[in-house]
Amino acid sequence: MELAKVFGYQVLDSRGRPTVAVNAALSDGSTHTARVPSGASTGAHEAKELRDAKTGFTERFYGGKSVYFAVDNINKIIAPAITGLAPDPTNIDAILAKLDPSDDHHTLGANATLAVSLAVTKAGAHAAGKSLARYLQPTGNLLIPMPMVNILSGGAHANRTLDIQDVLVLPHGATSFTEALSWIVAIRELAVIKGKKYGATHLIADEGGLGIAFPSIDAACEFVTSCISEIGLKVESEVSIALDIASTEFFDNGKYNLQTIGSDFTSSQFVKFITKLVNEQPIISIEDPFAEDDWAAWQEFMDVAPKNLQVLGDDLFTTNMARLERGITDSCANAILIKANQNGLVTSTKDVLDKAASVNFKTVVSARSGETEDSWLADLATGWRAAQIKVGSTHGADRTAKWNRLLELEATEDCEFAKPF
Ligand code: 2PG
Ligand code: MG
Repeated sequence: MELAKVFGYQVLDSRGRPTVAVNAALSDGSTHTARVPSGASTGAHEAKELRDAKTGFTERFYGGKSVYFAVDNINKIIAPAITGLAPDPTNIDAILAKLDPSDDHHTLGANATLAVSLAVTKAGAHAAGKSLARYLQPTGNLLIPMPMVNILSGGAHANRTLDIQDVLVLPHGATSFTEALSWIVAIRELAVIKGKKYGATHLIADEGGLGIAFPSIDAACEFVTSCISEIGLKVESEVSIALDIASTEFFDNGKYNLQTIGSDFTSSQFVKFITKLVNEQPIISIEDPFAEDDWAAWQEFMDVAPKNLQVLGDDLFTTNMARLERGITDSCANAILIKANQNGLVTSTKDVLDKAASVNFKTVVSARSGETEDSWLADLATGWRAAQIKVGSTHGADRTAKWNRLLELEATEDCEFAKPF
């Protein structure tokens, strides 16, 4: 079977912003569609999506955010190079890497390369007669990842109601994904009710979390902790808190500026601040506690962090092999967030995940704040045996598409549920 036609076009993401879609048609008449996500709190070292403002072209109503040039690159450069070939992701990704040899895929656009790479992977699964997850892991039980789910959102996703970006829950005491999700929905529903007491006509943030203003990070954690215990679950033994500090967003001139408490901190002071926070709250995972290039602060923190704490690099690593290798060598973290669009190709994203797993780093496959209703992320996380997945909250079709796909996999495939903690 071969790629009969590869066609790119522009669609909208969950923020109503343009993004890239690709239809990969096979010679058997089937068509395989992939749509790419887009971040808001993007790391400086990510692969670069191509938006038309960068080319000097501004479409009247999208304020330069349209992606017509990326789409053109698919239709005029990529499609002619791969049409007629077998839908083999390794070979097609190698061709994509040659067509755009820049480290960050800025020439064709990482949104163009990833959309093609994903559509070809889906087409490859079809040609093999398998679901996407089964194509990625052909034999043995599939591993359904533990969900890490937003209850509160702040930072760039919620008009800065909180300095930090996410207060999430990790239902590590659940025995199935189905049970885990039911716990989370109950916690979020109680948070909606209790949130009203804070005078909040709360904002639903970009990833479906609640944008409630709290005076401090501790207060936000205590609010979520109270929701967990009030629905009858045990804090720490059944459900713990995870934070995405997204600190690059408030790191300026060598200082961490926390606007809600009106203080700024040097790197060493912020290491102490974060250390106190993780020791006083039931936190099991902390993401981007320090800025993307403040490697020394990450190292300093790893020396004092509780041994069982997951220290998770997102903007620090940007799913980039060289940055991960540096983090491993310098002991800057013990876990990595994996985002395919930070990398730009499916197979090289998997290489980064494999490298992390080979040194016992925990791996968390993650959505972006701008998503689509496409559910490939659930299959990638499962087929790649990542033990955790981060998709945002349980609100919005862009989010539930992934949760529902995981529910489907758990209901229909031979599976086990991950126990990452
Ligand atoms: C993050 C992601 C998803 P964004 O920081 O982890 O929550 O946000 O896609 O805006 O980078
Ligand atoms: Mg993050």
